Amino acid sequence: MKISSVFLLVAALAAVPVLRAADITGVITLQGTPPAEKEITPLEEDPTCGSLHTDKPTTHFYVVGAKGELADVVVSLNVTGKSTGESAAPVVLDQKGCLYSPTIFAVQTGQKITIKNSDPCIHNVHTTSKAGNADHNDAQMSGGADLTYTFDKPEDFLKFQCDVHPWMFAWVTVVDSPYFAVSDKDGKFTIKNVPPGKYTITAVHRKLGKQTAAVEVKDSDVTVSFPAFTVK
Ligand SMILES: [Cu+2]
Repeated sequence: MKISSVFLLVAALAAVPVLRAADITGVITLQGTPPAEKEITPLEEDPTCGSLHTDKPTTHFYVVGAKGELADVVVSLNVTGKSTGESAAPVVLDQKGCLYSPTIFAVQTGQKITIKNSDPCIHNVHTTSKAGNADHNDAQMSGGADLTYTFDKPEDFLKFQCDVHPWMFAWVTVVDSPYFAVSDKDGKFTIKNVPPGKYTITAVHRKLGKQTAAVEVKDSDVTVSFPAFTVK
């Protein structure tokens, strides 16, 4: 290729505006010492459920790393009406060891939640909405067919509980767009493929409350810094 051709090609490419979706990442932290988790004594004392655990089962309200890395924080953008939930892969909620796994998760509006029973006993899955989503209440035998739930309205921490085992809880946040993530055990989150624009980003922990920040996506990945959550 002649130099003049190369120049024309480079010039042509430079003239094409590239607006690519970018990822928003960050690390959520906690300052201070959270209350100690509680041992789930009724689970231990239940003949069937207790036998499924070798360690003492506890609550996991505050999942915090050695340097304050905070898990189970739901991070989302102020975008609604953009759900791709109907075509998104289902999210699995398992019942194992007479506990829900995960206990904190998030889905899009209309996205399927597949509920499994991996235990040798019956569970009764009971959801309670505070935002007008349909409530569910279904017994599920050991080895029974999976249940499939969807929720149509955005909601923070919609409650799942088991009516057979009163210590079993999980909470799902329903988001009306694909732009959310839940922080992992390293406190990290990544919201993928965000179109360019200015957003408000919100981080919510079920026990520790909410923080917001402004974020602008241009043509490259963005890191957001939230102040540390603090123990109240
Ligand atoms: Cu149960």
